[in-house]
Amino acid sequence: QAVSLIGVPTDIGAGHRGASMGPEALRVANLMGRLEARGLDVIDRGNLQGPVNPWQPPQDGYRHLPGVVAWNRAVYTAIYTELTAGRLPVMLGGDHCLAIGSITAVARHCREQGKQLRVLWLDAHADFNTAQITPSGNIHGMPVACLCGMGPEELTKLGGSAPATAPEVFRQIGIRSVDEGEKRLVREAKVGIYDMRHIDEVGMKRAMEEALADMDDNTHLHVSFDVDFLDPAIAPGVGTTVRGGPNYREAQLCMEMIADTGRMASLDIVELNPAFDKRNQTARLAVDLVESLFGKSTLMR
Ligand code: DIR
Ligand code: MN
Ligand code: MN
Ligand code: MN
Repeated sequence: QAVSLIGVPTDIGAGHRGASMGPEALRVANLMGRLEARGLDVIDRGNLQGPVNPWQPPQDGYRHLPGVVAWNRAVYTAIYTELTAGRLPVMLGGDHCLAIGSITAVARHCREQGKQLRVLWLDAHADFNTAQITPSGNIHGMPVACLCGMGPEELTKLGGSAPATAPEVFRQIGIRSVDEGEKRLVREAKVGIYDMRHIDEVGMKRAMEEALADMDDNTHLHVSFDVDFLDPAIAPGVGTTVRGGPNYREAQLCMEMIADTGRMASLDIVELNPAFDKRNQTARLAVDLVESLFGKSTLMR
């Protein structure tokens, strides 16, 4: 398996500074070495470039829309190039607005290859806000809505036409913070949400069986891993912690069950914020979990 790491050092869509340091923190935690040790052919493509974060208040419901568009254009092209070359792209964010570019590229690749797309969205948040309902204007709270065609044209039509994809392809795991207007929107759109209440009731095993059901050889599985998915007790290095997330064992099981499908074909690792971390522990945890995503297990390899 050929894997390409693509750093996207920006916090342009976030409400806190520091996710721009995420790619380097993952490199320092030896992401590349750990994947190579799994027998993968890994290339680090280095970092994409884009505008600096101007750190301005929202305009018409969006903070930094032009900058978010510029970064996402670069992401879209880079991810599409890797997929076309038959490589598995791992986007090292950067904040979660960048999933608009990566998943728009993945959706195009799936259309061209006649593949069925499934997106696992591991997050504390539903990221389904729009300019009308956002409490913050931060576009990292809007990528799922944008991918479903709800958002500014510059982002919804990144791949040429909108929508890039549809609510039915998403399975959101670990959700525990949904904003007031966002609640109605995710219900109406029928996004598949496996929230923490559901995980508490049926356990991570059953929740993941449900989220991974109905996939086959023709499924392209994209994993969008917002590090704030994890409980803040184990993962303090994110800008927006929400208590009550998956613990270490639950997170490992989640990743192992994804690996067992053998279908993961692209990955985002986003919202890691070294400014909130201590001794890079959250980056090291993310790397541990990504090893499991790529099939590391206790008794096999
Ligand atoms: C909040 C925070 N829902 C917002 N969102 C995210 O501002 O839209 N934090 N994604 O990571
Ligand atoms: Mn492919
Ligand atoms: Mn997110
Ligand atoms: Mn989040």
